[in-house]
Amino acid sequence: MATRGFTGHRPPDATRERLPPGQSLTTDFPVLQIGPTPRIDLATWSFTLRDGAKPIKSWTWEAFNALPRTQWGGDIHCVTQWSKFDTRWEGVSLDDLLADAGVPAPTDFLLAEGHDDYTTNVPLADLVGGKAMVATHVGGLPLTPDHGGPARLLVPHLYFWKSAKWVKGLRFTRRDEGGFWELRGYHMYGDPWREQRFAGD
Ligand SMILES: Nc1nc2c(c(=O)[nH]1)N[C@H]1C(S)=C(S)[C@@H](COP(=O)(O)O)O[C@H]1N2
Ligand SMILES: [Mo]
Repeated sequence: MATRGFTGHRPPDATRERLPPGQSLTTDFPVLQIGPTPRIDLATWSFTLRDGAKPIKSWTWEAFNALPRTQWGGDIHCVTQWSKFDTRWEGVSLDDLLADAGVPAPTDFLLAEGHDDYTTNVPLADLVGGKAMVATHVGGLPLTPDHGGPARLLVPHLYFWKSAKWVKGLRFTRRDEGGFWELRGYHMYGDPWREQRFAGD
């Protein structure tokens, strides 16, 4: 009996099950950002946790790298419809960062801030419980500047625009405040499995 080969663009079942609705698989790693890649000097790098305008704690590159390390492997999904399977990341979990800050979370909402003035909002519940990290490595190598090096947020269960590159801090906000893309029509939460691309999805 003849077996029909895969024809056309219909991916095999195992791939389709791992692809959220409307996504296609890519094997490369596209670069997406609102402006030029900032150059960041590790000697002056810092990561600051704030409650509104008020700093809670800052870490230098050295202090940040002394925190416990976390690894995560899995799939990432960009709102521009590419997904990439089996990515491997390493960094510091938000659980470990918040524990090191030593204060209870003052609110349930945060805005991540990049060195390019990019911002994006993520609820506290989506950053803790092992769900997110400040990543320094992907695929076993330090993050290149184009992919957010030296450190970026990684929130892999949400669309990738939530994973702020060149992250310089996280700020607790009183209410869920939209960031750069959320204020321009993108979804406030961005769950790829519910296809929450735009406000109202
Ligand atoms: N600081 C910053 N972070 C950012 C962006 C940006 O413009 N600035 N773009 C976001 C978007 S829309 C996507 S899809 C991912 C892309 O990450 P990559 O370039 O590593 O694939 O970064 C996100 N994080
Ligand atoms: Mo994106």
